[in-house]
Amino acid sequence: MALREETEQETGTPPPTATLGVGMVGYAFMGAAHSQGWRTAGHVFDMPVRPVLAAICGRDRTAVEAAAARHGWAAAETDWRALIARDDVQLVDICTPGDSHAEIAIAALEAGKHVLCEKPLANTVAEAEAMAQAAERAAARGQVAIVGFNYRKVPALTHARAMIEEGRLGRLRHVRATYLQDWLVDPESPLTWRLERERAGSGALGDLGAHIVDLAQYLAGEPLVGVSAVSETFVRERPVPAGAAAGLPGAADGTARGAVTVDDATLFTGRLASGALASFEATRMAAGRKNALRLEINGERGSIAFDLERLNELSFHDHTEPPTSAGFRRILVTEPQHPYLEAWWPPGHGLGYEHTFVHQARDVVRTIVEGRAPVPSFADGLQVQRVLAAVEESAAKNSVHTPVPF
Ligand code: SOE
Repeated sequence: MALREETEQETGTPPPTATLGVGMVGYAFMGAAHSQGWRTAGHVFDMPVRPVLAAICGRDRTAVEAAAARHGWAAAETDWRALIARDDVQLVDICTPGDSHAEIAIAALEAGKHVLCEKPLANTVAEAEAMAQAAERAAARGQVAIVGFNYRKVPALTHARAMIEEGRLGRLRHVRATYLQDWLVDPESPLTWRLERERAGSGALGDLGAHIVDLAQYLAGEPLVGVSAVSETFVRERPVPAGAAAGLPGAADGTARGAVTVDDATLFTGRLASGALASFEATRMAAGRKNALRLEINGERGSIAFDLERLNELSFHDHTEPPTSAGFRRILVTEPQHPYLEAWWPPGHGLGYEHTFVHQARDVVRTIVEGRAPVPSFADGLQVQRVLAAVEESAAKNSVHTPVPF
């Protein structure tokens, strides 16, 4: 859809400035992270248009108004349909649990808006298919639909992709990916929406596994063609938070418990299209590991390793060097020649988690303005969803090889 052009005649403020009105649904963790991205991108990067935080939406009026004030949104809505209908919203950013992604994204695309949707794209393959189809129809009208795999925007990982594309690793043999957190180790940790299959789709698999599946395929430049999985829910009942316990036994004295309906941990192996082998581990039960997303890729000519807890660094081993001096060395990915870094701090000053959302906002705006193909697209999100479904199918069969359909 067309961007809004504020002219002198319209606003009285020279010179003409194009803006992109953003409307965001959801205001919790991801909402806060995306707000930061939209707020900051235009201040750091030279952008062809300026993102404007037009309106934020959530069901609870008091809470959403507080979020609007805190994160810098001009208006608050309590109905996402009203948000989509606003004339000052040209892009809808979906930061809600997975059970509402499809409905909101499809409605927004059909209303002529661009869409950025948090990962995983949906809770089921059928929903993701409908979203990818809606995105394709919208693309013909010039709209953009992007899925929020924000870790692609870590400069070290964008750079790793470029090195692999250049052939620095040669033919790939292995992708090893783990994403480890520990916030569910405590069995008294409450039963939030992330532990309900109906709301979240799956547990560690969709929450964390989606990221490493996407990164593995993005870095390798090829899809997984088959997987073999095991999965476990170690703690099967958890305390229901007071607000949600009404009507349940124990609601009155705060001892109500409910069933965990998703995986705490899922491990799987896979085969990439080229024949390279991959292994994945997604868990929220790894005591001591807070946000440990680690990747290692081995090829015929060398290897690359990355650890999100040291996200300004990339380890690289060039296997073509003489064995007497070859070995992993640390590349500090903070030079202005590295992806995204030209706009940030002098070399060595480093970036963090939140910058991925700033980079994401910049890329979404540029994709829209420059008419580029969206990346990662809803089709990419659908493909990840198919991998997740194959993993679940395999895990249900106790680790039987299951092909990923195309
Ligand atoms: C929670 O486990 C979570 O916030 C994920 O949902 C995010 O996608 C990940 O980036 C960090 O961990």
